[in-house]
Amino acid sequence: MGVGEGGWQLFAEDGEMRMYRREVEEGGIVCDPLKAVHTVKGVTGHEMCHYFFSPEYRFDWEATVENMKVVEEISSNTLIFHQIHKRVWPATQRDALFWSHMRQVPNDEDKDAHDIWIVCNNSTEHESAPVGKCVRLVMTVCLVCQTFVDPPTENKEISRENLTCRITYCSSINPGGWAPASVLRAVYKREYPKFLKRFTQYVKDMTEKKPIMF
Ligand code: 6CM
Repeated sequence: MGVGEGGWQLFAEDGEMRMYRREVEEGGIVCDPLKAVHTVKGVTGHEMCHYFFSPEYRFDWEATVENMKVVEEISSNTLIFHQIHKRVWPATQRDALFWSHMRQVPNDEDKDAHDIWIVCNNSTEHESAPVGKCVRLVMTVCLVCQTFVDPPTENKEISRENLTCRITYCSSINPGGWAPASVLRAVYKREYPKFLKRFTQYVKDMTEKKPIMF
């Protein structure tokens, strides 16, 4: 759904970053879908997705996580994660169990542009991580990244100055049980912009001196 239709409200804006949400409640529980767009110079979509997907970097940029474990490696690009999120007063602590899949998808709309890279995180079940003391949240998150390359000047190789990455981040989280609407919305309003700014800066810093990963 484009953000120009269907009740999307712009709730955060910073430079190239725009964040929209729709106010949706299911049985009195806030499940507001979120959509964010951002443009970042100097990185590729593959690099963005690599750092978002790989467990070894998770604690470097993810401020809502207290504990994280890979409960199953299905393949090199599909993992099952169990995460315990930091408790938000006055609600019970939440955890999440989800498969995470990263892949390159063809760009049918623009054959001359680079392929699109995506990571999709989607709630699932697993015998080694049953519901325990935490309330289990249910979510679908998708990070979609497209790389644009400005042609370098004659006889010059493509450098990071020639790269632009267009990011779309969509998320839909059901907190899984009672959570005060005003607190939840305040947490999202604070945490989503913080996440996207921190994560994209992290990828810029990590890749700055590395060869480009297309
Ligand atoms: O997409 C993001 N992170 C991924 C890797 O961790 C993954 C995780 C998504 C779950 C995010 C849940 C955050 C909310 C936890 C607190 C719930 C409190 C409920 C009670 C409040 C009264 O896809 C970045 C996620 C950024 C989230 C702000």
